[in-house]
Amino acid sequence: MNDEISRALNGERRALARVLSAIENRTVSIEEMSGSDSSSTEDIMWSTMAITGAPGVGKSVLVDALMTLWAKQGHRIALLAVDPSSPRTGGALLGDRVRMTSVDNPAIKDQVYVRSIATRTASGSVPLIVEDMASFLHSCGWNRVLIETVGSGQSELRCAAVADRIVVVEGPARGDGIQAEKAGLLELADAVLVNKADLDGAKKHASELQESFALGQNEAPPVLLTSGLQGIGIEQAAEMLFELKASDRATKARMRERLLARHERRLVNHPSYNECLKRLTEGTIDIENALSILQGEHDE
Ligand SMILES: Nc1nc2c(ncn2[C@@H]2O[C@H](COP(=O)(O)OP(=O)(O)OP(=O)(O)O)[C@@H](O)[C@H]2O)c(=O)[nH]1
Ligand SMILES: [Mg+2]
Repeated sequence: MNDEISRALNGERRALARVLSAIENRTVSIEEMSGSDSSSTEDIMWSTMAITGAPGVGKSVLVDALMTLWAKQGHRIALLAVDPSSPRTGGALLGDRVRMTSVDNPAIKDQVYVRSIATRTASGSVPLIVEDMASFLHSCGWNRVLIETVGSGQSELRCAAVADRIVVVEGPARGDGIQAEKAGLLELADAVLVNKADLDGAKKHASELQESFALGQNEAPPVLLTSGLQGIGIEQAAEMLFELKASDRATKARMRERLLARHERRLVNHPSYNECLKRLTEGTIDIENALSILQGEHDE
C-alpha cells in the first residue's frame, strides 16, 4: 500500500483510486500516510466545498457545469459524490443517473477527478471516510474538492460539515414554505443556489428565502438563481463560489456538527464500546457509568 500511496501522491490516477478505496474500506488510515503533506501552498479561499440539497434538485448537473467552467479556467477540481443509494433511486450509482460530461471532455478531463462513495456498503462512519478522502485528495494536489451530498439525515449533514464551505441547493417553491428540516440545513449555508431557475416558482422561492434570512438575527448568505441544465446563472455562481467566504453563522453550525461527529466517533471506537452496550442491555451499568468508561483515554 505504501507504494500505491506514493504513486498516488505522484499523480497516478489508478493508484489514487485504489488508495481511496482502501480509505473507504478502512483498510488504511490517513495517519499511516506519512509524507502525505505535499499539498500546494497556493493561497486559496477554501479547499473543500459541499454542495448539498434535496434529492433530484439538480446537484449533479450543477456540479458538472461548475467543474467544467473552473477546469476551463485552468483549475483542478475533484468531486466526491456521496451516494446514499436510497430506495428512491433503487440503489443506482452516480453513473447510472446524470452523466458527468466533464470527465469525458478531452479538453478538461485531466483537470477533473470524480469519485462516488456508496454509503450503503461503506464500512464505518461515512463523514469520516469523506473527510479522509478529501484530505488525501488535497495531498495529491487536488486543491479544490467538492462534496456532493443529499441534505437530509444526520450522516449527510455531517458529510457536508466536513467541508470548509457549504452551498445549499434548493428547487423552485413547492408551496410548503420553509420547514424545520430545511431550516437546519440552511443554518449551515454559506451560500444558497435556487436551481431549476427555468421552472416556475424559482424566483418566488429565492425571494421567500431572502425574506426569511432578512428576518433572522444573523448575516444572510448570498442567494443566487441558477439552472445547471439551461446554463442560467452558472458563470455568476462559479465566480461567487470560487471566492466564497465562510460566514460566522455557518461556521458555528459546521463546527458543532464536526464536534459532535468526532465525539461520537470517539465513543464508538473505544475498545470497551461493545462491552458497554452489552452491559447496558443487561442492566448491569447505567448510561452515566457507560459514559465515564467510554470517555476515558484510549488510542483510536
Ligand atoms: N428543469 C430543470 N431540470 C433540471 C435542472 N438541473 C437538473 N435537472 C433535472 O433534474 C433531475 C435531477 O438532476 P440531478 O443533477 O441528478 O439531481 P441531484 O440533486 O444530483 O439528484 P440526487 O443525486 O439523486 O440527489 C434530472 O432529470 C435533471 O435533468 C435544471 O436546471 N432545470
Ligand atoms: Mg446527484
